[in-house]
Amino acid sequence: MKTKCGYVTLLGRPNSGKSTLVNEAVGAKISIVTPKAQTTRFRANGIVLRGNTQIILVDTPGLFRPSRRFDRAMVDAAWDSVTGADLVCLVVDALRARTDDLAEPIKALAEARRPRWLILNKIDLLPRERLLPIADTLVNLGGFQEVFMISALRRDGVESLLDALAAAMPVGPYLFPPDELTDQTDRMLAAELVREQIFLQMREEVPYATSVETESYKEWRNGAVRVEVTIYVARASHKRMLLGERGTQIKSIGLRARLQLEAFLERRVHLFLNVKERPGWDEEPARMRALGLQ
Ligand SMILES: Nc1nc2c(ncn2[C@@H]2O[C@H](COP(=O)(O)OP(=O)(O)OP(=O)(O)O)[C@@H](O)[C@H]2O)c(=O)[nH]1
Ligand SMILES: [Mg+2]
Repeated sequence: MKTKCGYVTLLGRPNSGKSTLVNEAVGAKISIVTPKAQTTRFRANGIVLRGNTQIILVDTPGLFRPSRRFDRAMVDAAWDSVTGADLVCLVVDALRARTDDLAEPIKALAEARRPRWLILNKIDLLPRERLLPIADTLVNLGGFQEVFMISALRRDGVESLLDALAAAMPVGPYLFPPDELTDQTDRMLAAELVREQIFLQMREEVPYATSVETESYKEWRNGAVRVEVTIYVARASHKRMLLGERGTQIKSIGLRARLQLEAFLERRVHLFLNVKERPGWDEEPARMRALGLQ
């Protein structure tokens, strides 16, 4: 059988719904999603098999103006995923689409000279008649070859998008085993699920002032998994907030993350969290390397 396979990079502003779309397309949670911007920190592949075609969806960190070294590495990782992509999809939050905000990434994308499509997401949030003018403006600006209007959250339009993506993939052998859903390892996912809870449960700057790494991941003979995760924080005050009174906060983070991880792995998980104060982690090359950002 003749197979087709290609890379589709999803690019966009933070919070536009890239990770939600990848999860819906794959049919499993391979990338964490939160209402906060800058949730995704490194690229991750979501792999979809459709007929004789393997679509490798590349989820990327949102594009924003970086200040810290760590943030710059995130944005660079997103742009790096454009090189080598067979197709790039710009994912736009239709409710918040503003030309002045999107002009810069659209221009940079045009300069990358890859085939590019526009995905207007979150169409459940606004009336249909408002969508067409937005699409028109962005297409004029960016010369997109195709436009899709979807609600990733409600799966509205996702099937037709996947059909079109499959049709656009080049002929070639599968680059991943046919039953694989992601290139993320279980250890990476463990750290990500902890970080997701920090984003969901902590306020203000704390989520942005933390980095999460899996220190050890061991499978026991009885099938259970023992995972040790370290949360790096920049300041003592962040550590206090993360621990909460008598450790209630960190317990709640650990509990929810563990339940998620158990659901994904379909086995019992013993999750241990350590919080380490480490001023300047966001400028440390070692922390970025740990996440594959450098
Ligand atoms: N109403 C609505 N909300 C959506 C839709 N898609 C995503 N969201 C929500 O938008 C928020 C951000 O979604 P993410 O998938 O994390 O967005 P992202 O583009 O990956 O964000 P970053 O990782 O920060 O770049 C979450 O609260 C999602 O539930 C949609 O189609 N409709
Ligand atoms: Mg994301």
